[in-house]
Amino acid sequence: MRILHTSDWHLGRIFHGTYLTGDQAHVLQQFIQLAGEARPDVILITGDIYDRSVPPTEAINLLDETLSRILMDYKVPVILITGNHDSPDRLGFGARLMARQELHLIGQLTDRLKPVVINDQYGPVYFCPAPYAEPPLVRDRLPAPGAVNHEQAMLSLIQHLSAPIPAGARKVVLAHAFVAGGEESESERPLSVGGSGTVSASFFEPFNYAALGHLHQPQQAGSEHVRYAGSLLKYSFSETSHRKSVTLVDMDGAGKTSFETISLTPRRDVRRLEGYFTDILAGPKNGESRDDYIMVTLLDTGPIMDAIGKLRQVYPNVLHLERPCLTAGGELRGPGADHRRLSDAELFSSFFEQVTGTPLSDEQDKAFAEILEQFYRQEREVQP
Ligand SMILES: [Mn+2]
Repeated sequence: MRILHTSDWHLGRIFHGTYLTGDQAHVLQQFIQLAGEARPDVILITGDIYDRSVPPTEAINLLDETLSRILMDYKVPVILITGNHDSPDRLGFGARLMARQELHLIGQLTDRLKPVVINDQYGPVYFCPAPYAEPPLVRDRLPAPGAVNHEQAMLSLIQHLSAPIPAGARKVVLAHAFVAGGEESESERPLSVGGSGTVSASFFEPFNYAALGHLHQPQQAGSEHVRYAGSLLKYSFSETSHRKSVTLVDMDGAGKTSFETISLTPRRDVRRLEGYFTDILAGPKNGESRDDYIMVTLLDTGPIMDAIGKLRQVYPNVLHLERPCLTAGGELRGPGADHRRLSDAELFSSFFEQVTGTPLSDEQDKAFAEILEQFYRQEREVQP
């Protein structure tokens, strides 16, 4: 069984004011080609297909084009689960019809959730799709009264999905979750504002392969067969050193797996430049592209007129400029700090402190976390 695992496409993403749809189309073109050449038996997409619950039409068209070509040109079945950025109801439109065409869209959580079975010459492999779901939803829909946090909710989901699988059968799990100990980037939205939101890697151990989504850096979580494919592109300037890739998994008849990560080449890289204004204006060195998405950190202390305008004459896609020498103490909180690096909760607590002169109490902090979580849930249009 050959499995191609990819995740966190975030179609429709806006990066520092720039739509990335063209860049996403560029790498998805390579992905389609890979699907044609590697001839996997199945493609797994583990959540955050779109960047938000109501994606722009360009993003919808891109997903339509990509999935249509994979399914119609190459006849490769696709199993896709929703992540915390997706709306399960919108993405789940027509899911029963499309399942007949081997496009398995799994978003809405119901007690009818069950493994998707795909056969190879050795027999069946059971694919257990666990879409992202907040604990209250798992409690209500599965139902699973013990699902009081993300850890218990994942355990309930996995137990439910595993129940129909015969002993000794080969099995794969798909999940959108934050496995404890995983390495975060700045472009993931936290799954839980108040608590940790993490789940234990041990839940995924019994599977022959665990295809994970949520963390944007490709990585294994504990064991070699428990893996994050990582995001399609670099979605923040904290990811400049990442090598984005998709994961090709080969499983034999006994369920033993081997792995290969395959890099996709972006149209523009995401890079950081640090130095003095005149040195940076000298332009790219050999082999570097001036069209990359660039964040510039200037070490100059004196005034510079229209620094970003001048930099853009050399690097047209400078998206962010930092001048740490002009920011008092380089402190991240308070006015003048880079708000893009703060979480919603941190932003609010900083705002509150600035306005009232006193920091948030623990009680206020907790109340705000609850409201924020409720807001995220509403954005995904899922109750309760
Ligand atoms: Mn994501």
